[in-house]
Amino acid sequence: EPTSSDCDGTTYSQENIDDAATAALSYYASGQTVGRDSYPHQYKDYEGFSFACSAPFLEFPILTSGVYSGGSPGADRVIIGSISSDESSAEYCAVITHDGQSGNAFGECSD
Ligand code: GMP
Repeated sequence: EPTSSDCDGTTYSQENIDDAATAALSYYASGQTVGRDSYPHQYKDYEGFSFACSAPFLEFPILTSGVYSGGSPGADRVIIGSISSDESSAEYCAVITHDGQSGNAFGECSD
């Protein structure tokens, strides 16, 4: 994973990325979700990105401080994939954003 990611002017640190990815996997493994849109949820990759990780993908809101626990999810998400069969590990795929996109589309944030 990158040391930081820039989503249309919002910079996420490696710690922010780790925190969101870790929370996504731990909610998934425990069968729990947070927020009105039930994160983490499956990211179907309608956009057709070429991630260096395998489907199924999960998306989870990423924040510049703390970990998402409900409320507005903002525009930015971490994507994880390559989830191990015992759900104890996964790989970082990308950080994506709704910023600068039309409708509900996502674009990739830069490293
Ligand atoms: O975009 C509309 C809804 O579909 C949102 O709740 C998204 O989180 C969800 N969604 C699931 N997979 C995808 C995907 O691959 N692309 C986009 N844009 N939205 C997705």
